[in-house]
Amino acid sequence: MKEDKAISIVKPHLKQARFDHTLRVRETAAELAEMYDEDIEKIRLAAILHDYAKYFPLDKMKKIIEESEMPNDLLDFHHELWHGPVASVIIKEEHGVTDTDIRNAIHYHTTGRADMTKFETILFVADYIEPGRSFPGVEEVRETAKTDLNRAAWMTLRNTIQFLVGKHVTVYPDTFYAYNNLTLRIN
Ligand code: DGI
Ligand code: FE
Ligand code: FE
Ligand code: FE
Repeated sequence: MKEDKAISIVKPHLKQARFDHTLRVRETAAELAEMYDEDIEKIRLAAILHDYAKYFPLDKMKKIIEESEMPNDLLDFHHELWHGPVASVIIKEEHGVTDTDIRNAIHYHTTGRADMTKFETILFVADYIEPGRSFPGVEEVRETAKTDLNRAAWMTLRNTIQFLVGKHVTVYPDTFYAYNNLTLRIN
């Protein structure tokens, strides 16, 4: 799929601010792909498509999750976690995107998971550090991403887990698995 085509698919589904975020993720992911020797064209496509389902109606997302092969336990967690997995299904079924790297990177872009590939890790980190983000501690992650991609992903997970725990909300198991896995990988 060409980038123009991907943009024409997602743009009608996104608010302007979310579309702008999407384009910044594309640029940040491309920079990381260049640095870490990953497929730039492919990561740009994954970035364009990553938040495609962000504003899908909840009942539509729920139905897609129930009817797919993915774990239904997602439905017991916050609906903010649904849009990645749902987008990974829709881009395949409605737009013929079958590439496993692209689909997995989109599926896991919010939660992360254990043993993320370099491709998945790049999208995960780019989504967190794109220049429009102002999370507490994000600047340290941006700096680290220039030299150590896995450490940057670990910091992203640490910050997100701390944020969620501070809000007294649940944390999806894959987020902990990703954190634990990278804790062992970076030391
Ligand atoms: O869609 P974006 O806003 O670009 O970013 P995202 O897909 O990474 O969404 C992140 C939001 O999801 C973030 O504000 C925290 C929230 N969230 C809720 N529960 C969990 C969670 N994030 C993770 N990693 N794990 C959770 O269990
Ligand atoms: Fe997202
Ligand atoms: Fe994210
Ligand atoms: Fe995003």
